[in-house]
Amino acid sequence: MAEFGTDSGGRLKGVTIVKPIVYGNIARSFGKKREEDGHTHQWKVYLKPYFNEDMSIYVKKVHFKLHESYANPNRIVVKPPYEITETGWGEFEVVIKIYFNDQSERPVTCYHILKLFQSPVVDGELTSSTTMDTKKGLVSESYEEIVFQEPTQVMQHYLQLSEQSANGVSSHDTDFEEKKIKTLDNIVNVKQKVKGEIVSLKDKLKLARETISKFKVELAKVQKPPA
Ligand code: SLL
Repeated sequence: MAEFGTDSGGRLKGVTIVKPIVYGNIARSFGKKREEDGHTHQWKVYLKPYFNEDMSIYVKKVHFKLHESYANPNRIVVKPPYEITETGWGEFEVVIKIYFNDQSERPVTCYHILKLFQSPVVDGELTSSTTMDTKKGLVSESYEEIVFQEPTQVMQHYLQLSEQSANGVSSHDTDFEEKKIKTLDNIVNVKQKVKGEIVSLKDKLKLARETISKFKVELAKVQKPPA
């Protein structure tokens, strides 16, 4: 019992609760530059639960911090859907800060690069993924897990209530299951590659060492004082 009791701060010892989330943006091009302001895209940046649950049970508010070029870059959303729709011309980093209903739980911050343009596929890209959806346009999103380490009793209560409200996995624009498999594959491949490179470098090193000792022998012969 002692192990799972609460400490003086009312925190549940040995308890960890994980909440999977998805954050990112969708974007659609106007197909031209807008006369009045030079804007080229409409976009929406969002935070949502991975499982279809009511996040507002444990989330107090979500603070989206946009680029300073926006008139009021600090946007606060107090209830779902946690999202901001805007128009613009450029990509930038959006800071998404999640505040919890239990004030003693520290806010969690996520960083998302707002994508408007499809960039070439980068080999080994593991975090966010960009896809083109015929209906939605460009989608760039990431999977993350909020880990509540030894939450307070109040927080645990909220987190459980939220879980009870859950109703399977929501449909996401990104197939995270497929991505997981691909990511694992990628790690295995890269590991193999690194192994191979280590072997080849070791061989080269061995050869270099051998060459050095041969030269040393030759040098000693040449430098030997005449008898
Ligand atoms: C860039 N570093 O140069 C980035 C900044 C800023 C994008 C991009 C402003 C919209 C507005 C807008 O789209 N800012 O006028 O409100 O690419």
